[in-house]
Amino acid sequence: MDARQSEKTINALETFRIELPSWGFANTGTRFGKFIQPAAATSTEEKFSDAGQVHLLTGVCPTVALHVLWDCPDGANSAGDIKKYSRRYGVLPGAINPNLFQDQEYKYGSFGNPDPAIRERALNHTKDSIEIARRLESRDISMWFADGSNYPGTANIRQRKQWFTDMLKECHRALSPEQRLLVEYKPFEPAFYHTDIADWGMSLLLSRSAGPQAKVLVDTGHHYAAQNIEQIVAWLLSEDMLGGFHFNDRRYADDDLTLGSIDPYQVFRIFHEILLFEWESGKKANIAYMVDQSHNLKGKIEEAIQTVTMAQELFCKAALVDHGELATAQKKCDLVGAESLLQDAFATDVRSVIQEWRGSKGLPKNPMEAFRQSGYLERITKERAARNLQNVSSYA
Ligand code: RM4
Ligand code: MN
Ligand code: MN
Repeated sequence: MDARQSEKTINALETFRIELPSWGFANTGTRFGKFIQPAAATSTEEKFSDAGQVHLLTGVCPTVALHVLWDCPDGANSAGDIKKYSRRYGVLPGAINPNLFQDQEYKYGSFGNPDPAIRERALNHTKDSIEIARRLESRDISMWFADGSNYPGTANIRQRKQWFTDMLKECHRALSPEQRLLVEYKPFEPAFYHTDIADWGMSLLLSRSAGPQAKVLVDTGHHYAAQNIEQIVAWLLSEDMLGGFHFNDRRYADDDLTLGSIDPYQVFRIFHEILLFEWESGKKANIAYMVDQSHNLKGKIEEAIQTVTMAQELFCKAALVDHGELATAQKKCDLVGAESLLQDAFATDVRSVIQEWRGSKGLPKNPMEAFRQSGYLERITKERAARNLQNVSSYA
């Protein structure tokens, strides 16, 4: 790597931050069962402790996303405890995720439920979540809906669209000026005939009508297999409607596999579209990079470190694309030349520069190694093993 490339890599490292999900540290599973990890976090405090450990070793995960039902058992009154954990473990609360899918009431939907009392309950829960975010000084309220139907003819799709439109507007009215409402889409699961917010277009329309502080959230696992996600990203950027990401990888569906484990080039291409937009527009895209993964086989903290370092590497590689040269190649229709600029950047090994950067920040050069030597895992395994055996925190 030459001096210019190292400089670009260092500049990319200075700006790149990624948020970890609290639910990634708790015991989770599949529809078929859970394999309990003795070291998994059993409380909100332990999730902060684990997230704090990842931030301590990588330096790039200063925030942790919270799920209201799982992390804020006393609603807005949990804010005091959360602030305490945040101070104690050195990570700030990040996006607040209302939970509109787990309670029995939501069997037939939340914002799309035919029963007005349940819609009201879902709205109140969202308003409470906005209040929690306000108290925690969290900017983003992240909305994911399990709403949909399983059989043709069983739901009035247009009526439900109207309910979503009206209710998201109402949520938007509850926001403080600095807050944002992120609207996530997903084409399938848990509903398998129709999902109320199935794709980015639906999310875009709903966000637009909700108000200027509502933006689209792209979860990389929430697409059909052949979909061109970076094109969606480019379109949302050009519409000023991209709010953030839930990063994960997938082979088949919403697999929530480790970022970059299946298709690292796709993540690279997504970052490339963002950095190209920033170069052309001369402004920083206002995007929340978040991870939405939970692993029941890999060690949770190791997996988080693996994800974060992979994201960092792919972001740096994307930062190596020479945008000026790319523009020239595109103008001349030099297809091989243009494509090679991306391929060469992707093939560049950025790891040694990342290690140097870590060293310059007083961070361990190899965070995974440092974690394995820290004794943290042995300590929490001892502390939590008994609790984990009887007390399985739920997710799936
Ligand atoms: C969904 C979606 C949401 C996440 C839930 C648990 O598939 O990705 O973001 O909160 O899972
Ligand atoms: Mn998600
Ligand atoms: Mn998902």
